[in-house]
Amino acid sequence: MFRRSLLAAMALAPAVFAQPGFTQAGVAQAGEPIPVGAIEILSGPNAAYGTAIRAGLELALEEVNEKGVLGRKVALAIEDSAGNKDQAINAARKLIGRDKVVAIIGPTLSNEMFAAGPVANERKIPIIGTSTTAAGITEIGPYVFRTSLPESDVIPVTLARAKSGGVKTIALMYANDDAFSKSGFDTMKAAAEKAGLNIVAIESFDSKDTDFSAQLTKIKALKPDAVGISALVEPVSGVLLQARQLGFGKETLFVGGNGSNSPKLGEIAGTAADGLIVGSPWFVAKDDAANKAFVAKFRAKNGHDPDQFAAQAYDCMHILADAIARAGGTEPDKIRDALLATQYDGVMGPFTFTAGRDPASTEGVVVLAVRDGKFGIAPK
Ligand code: 1QQ
Repeated sequence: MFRRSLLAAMALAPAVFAQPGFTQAGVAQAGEPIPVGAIEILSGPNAAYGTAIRAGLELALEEVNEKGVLGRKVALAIEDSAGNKDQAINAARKLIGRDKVVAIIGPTLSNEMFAAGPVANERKIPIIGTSTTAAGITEIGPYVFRTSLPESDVIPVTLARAKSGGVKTIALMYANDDAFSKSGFDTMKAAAEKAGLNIVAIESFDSKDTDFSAQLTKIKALKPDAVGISALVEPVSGVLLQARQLGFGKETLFVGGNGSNSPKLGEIAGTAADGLIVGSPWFVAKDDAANKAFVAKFRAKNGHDPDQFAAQAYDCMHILADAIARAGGTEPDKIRDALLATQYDGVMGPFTFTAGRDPASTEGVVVLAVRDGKFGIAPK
């Protein structure tokens, strides 16, 4: 028995040591590329988010590797979670166990972060959401960060705009099977109450639903000034398309959350999305040098504009590379400490983390409105 296991170990040894050299979990050896992981939705109905994020990460990675980090390159391994919790968990395990990554960016959805975040946290590998906006994300544990503004910082700004535009009554709709959608709804409800809006109806659905006519018919009869929708982009688009069929017109203001911040909204819903307002920490035409350079480079590389998710991911890759450089080594604990001390000027604006690993600054939220299926700054 002993002999056999010894032989087996000897047979394994060359393979193990031929790998880019790692001596212990998460510690990459000098000279080799620094392994970093990402978990994003690259397939399925929510792939638009993850492919935008991947494009942002890859552009930043090119820039990072032009200069190098600690005299080395960064190697990014991106795993597809397909928007699925189990796949996100497996991806985290694979990246940590097989690829020995020193940090993970992602996953795309809060729903996935609540599943995969604990895996990274338990293994003491920093994991940074770039698009996770539900309440409670960073409470998963001390290794969980996010660079995305939570909905609780954005929705009140959007609803204040609705109110100043004359909205007094609002109906709320949300998907009840997704952590972001549910949390965004809780935030919308609290913010509407705080703003003194009268909530006339609350209706829920499943993210996979395609028929929202029962909920919309009920809401239409109540004639609210606005309808708030907290859901991912496919169901939001479905709601808007059906609302138009049922006769909702310009008299009703549709208000979205972070799930609506994708060009996919216009692709699916077309002009049915026109008039919807949504808050975002970023806008493509944001007039500063860093953003202009980013947008120009992104267009040249990808042939289309970046969206908010690409911009957030671009900054996050730079924030992580900067933290690794300041850590002076690739030990995940040192990277975690360096992340906490981040002071980065990116395309989203000046960035630092709170002690609770959320974005410190909630400034710079802009309210966007859809027109001809495209986002523009909302008219005041
Ligand atoms: C979350 C979100 C989604 C809209 C990201 C794509 O904000 O899941 O938290």
